[in-house]
Amino acid sequence: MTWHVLGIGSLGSLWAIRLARAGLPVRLVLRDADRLAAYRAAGGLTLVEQSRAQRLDLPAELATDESPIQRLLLACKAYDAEAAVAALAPRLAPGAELVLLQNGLGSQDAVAARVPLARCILASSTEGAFRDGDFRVVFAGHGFTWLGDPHAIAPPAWLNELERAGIPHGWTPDILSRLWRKLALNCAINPLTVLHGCRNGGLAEHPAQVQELCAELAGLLRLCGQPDAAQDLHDEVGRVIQATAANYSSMYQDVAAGRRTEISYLLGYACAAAERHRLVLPHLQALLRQLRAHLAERGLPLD
Ligand code: NAD
Ligand code: KPL
Repeated sequence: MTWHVLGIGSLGSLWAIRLARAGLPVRLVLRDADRLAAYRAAGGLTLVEQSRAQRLDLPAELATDESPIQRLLLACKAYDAEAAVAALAPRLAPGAELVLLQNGLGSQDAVAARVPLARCILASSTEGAFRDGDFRVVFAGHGFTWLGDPHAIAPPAWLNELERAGIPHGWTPDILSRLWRKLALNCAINPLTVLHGCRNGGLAEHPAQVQELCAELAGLLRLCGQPDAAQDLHDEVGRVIQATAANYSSMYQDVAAGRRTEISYLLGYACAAAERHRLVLPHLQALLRQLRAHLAERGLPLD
C-alpha cells in the first residue's frame, strides 16, 4: 500500500524518508507544477541526520493527479490542512485512511468533516525537524509520536510499517487527551516566550505567570472532559521548561522568522473552548490579546 505524503516540509520529509528507507512505497504530493519542477531540480529529498546528508529521489505528483489514494499522511501546518484535504478528497479510495500530523486542535475536525467516509487517525508528535534548504530537512530532536482514532479503538493493520521505518510511536485509545495535554503545554510556554522574547528556560524568571496560566488551563481541560490531561500540568510545564531551557519554542521561531503561527489551533482554540463553556479565564484571554497585538505589530496573521 502506497504512502502518499502531503506536506513536504520538516515533519513530512522526515516521515517520507524513513518510510522509503524501509522499502515502503512512498509518493510525495506537491502543491503545484512549480513546486514539482523545483523538487525535480533538487534531485529529491535530503535528510540530514547526525551531520550526514542522505538524498532520496522519491516519486512525486500533484494533488490534481487522478490515481486513487488509499493512505495519506497529512503533514502540512494546521491552517493548511482543511484546504489541502479538500483538494485531494475526490481521489480518496473507499476506506481510505488519513494520518493527521497537525499540532494543536481544530484542524482535525475540519479535515474529518471534509472526508466523512475516510478514517482519520490523529497524531501528536514530539519529534523535531527543521528545513535548512528547499527539500532539505534536518532531524533535530528524537521524540515520540502518539497515534489514535477518537472513533475506533483498534489500531490500523499498518502500524508495524512504522516500526519497520524506525518511527518511534505508540497507539493510544485516548489521542484527544494527548492532543489536549500538548496543546496545554504549548499554551503555557510558547506565547510567553514570544512576548518575553526568551528561550524556554527564560520562563523560570516568570513563575507566577506560568502558574496562573497552568491553573486556568487545567480548569479548562477538566471542563472539556479531559481530566487526565489536566493532571499535574504545572509540574510537567516546569519539567519541559527545564528540559528545553536552551531551546526557542516553535512559536518563537515562527514569529522570529516572520512566518504565520498556529495560534488559532493552540491558544486561540483554548480561548474559544472556554468561551463556548462560558468560562472566564482572564490570564489566558489576556495572553491571547497580547499575542495578537504582538503579531499585528509585525504584520503577521492573527489567526
Ligand atoms: P512545514 O511548514 O515545515 O511543512 C509544511 C509543508 O506543507 C510545506 O512544505 C508546505 O508547502 C506544504 N503544504 C501546505 N499546503 C499544501 C498543499 N495544499 N499541498 C501540498 N503541500 C502543502 O511544517 P512542519 O514543521 O513540518 O509542521 C507540520 C505540522 O507538524 C504542524 O502542525 C507542526 O506544528 C507539527 N509539528 C512539527 C514539528 C517539527 O519539528 N517541525 C514537531 C512536532 C509537530
Ligand atoms: O512543543 C514545544 C514547542 O516549542 O512547540 C515545546 C518545546 C513543548 C514548548 O511548548
